[in-house]
Amino acid sequence: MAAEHIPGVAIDAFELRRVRIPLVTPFRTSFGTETHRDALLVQAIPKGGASGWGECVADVQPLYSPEYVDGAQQVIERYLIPRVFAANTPKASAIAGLLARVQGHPMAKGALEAAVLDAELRAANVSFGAYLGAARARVDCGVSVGIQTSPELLIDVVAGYLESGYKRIKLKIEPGSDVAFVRAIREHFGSELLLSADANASYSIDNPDHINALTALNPFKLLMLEQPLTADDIPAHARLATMIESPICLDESIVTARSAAYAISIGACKIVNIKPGRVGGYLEAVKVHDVCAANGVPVWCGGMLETGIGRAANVALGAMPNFSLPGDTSASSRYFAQDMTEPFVLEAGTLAVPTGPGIGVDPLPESLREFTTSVQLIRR
Ligand code: SMG
Ligand code: MG
Repeated sequence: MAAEHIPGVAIDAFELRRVRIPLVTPFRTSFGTETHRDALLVQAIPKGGASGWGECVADVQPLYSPEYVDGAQQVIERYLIPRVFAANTPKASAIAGLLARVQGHPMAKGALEAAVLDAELRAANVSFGAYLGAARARVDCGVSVGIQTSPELLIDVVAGYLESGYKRIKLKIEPGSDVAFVRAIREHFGSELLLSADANASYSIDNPDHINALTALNPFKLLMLEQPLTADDIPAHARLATMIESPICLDESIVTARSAAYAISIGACKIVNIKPGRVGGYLEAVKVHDVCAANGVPVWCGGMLETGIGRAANVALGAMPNFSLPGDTSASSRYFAQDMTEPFVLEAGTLAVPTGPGIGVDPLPESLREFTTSVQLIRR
């Protein structure tokens, strides 16, 4: 369903709602440990009809990227919503253009665009999946496993996820917590396991110990090594690709379809992790998908510990044709005892693409009551 055929919807007000939900287990990455998901939900409220919802994936601290959730809320309120209101009834497909003069803040922009797009699709009675051109009704799911205190403990945690049916295991790594952990998992679970590692930019190409560790991963036949080096140095990833055997996947470095095309052209990555928030929204994510498809580079949908709101849209995105590897779109139970929406449930290692209008899910009243920490209403 092409964007041109979806009519715009007049948005009367935006609600910026903060929710804080406990994680079932702390999530440790190379940049810290999270125990809660503190999300900003954007609700686009039309004059009549159903509201649209978008989830901002900015974290509490600016560690994964420069954005952080308080800052995202402020930039949405002060600089983004006024531009949307000034344009009268812009279609979701026009929003990125309206916001382009505001530098950066892709996660804030993406959440606003998602909310407007959801309102439009609900009014047009079109599902996100149909709109994006979903090629399948269910998507394959992997799981991202936080850094554990020992390889033995990691084996137990991974065993639990494999029992649940996850089709790919991604290990978070950092210098000092890498080779022994990857070796333990490969040796324990065998060569058939789809296994990847995500460094979240924690290695340096100038540090011989780091390069030795990444080279020592060669025998473990990783499906991919995700974002080993700093986000702003795509050329260093191209150099690293000539030094190690693990195929490189880029996450933090890919911020637009343009950067994806560049990274691919210089041999910096063989795989791309697509996160809509990181690239400024679902419409840019589709462009990243298309650039990668045109170059024969497989993609998969990343995750930012989304609640059911963001997950619903991600699962629809992950059903596009070139999403040919299992994503970090895990089931609700991997994150939360109680999600913001009806839970996404893993069946045979897959999640169902929602089929209702828009993102196809709504926040549960009891979750809104229990998890909301603040609400800000911004009227036209
Ligand atoms: O949503 O399951 C999830 C998290 C997946 O590992 C994940 N995300 O770099 O890919 C990544 C990280 C970034 C988020 S850490 C809070
Ligand atoms: Mg990553």
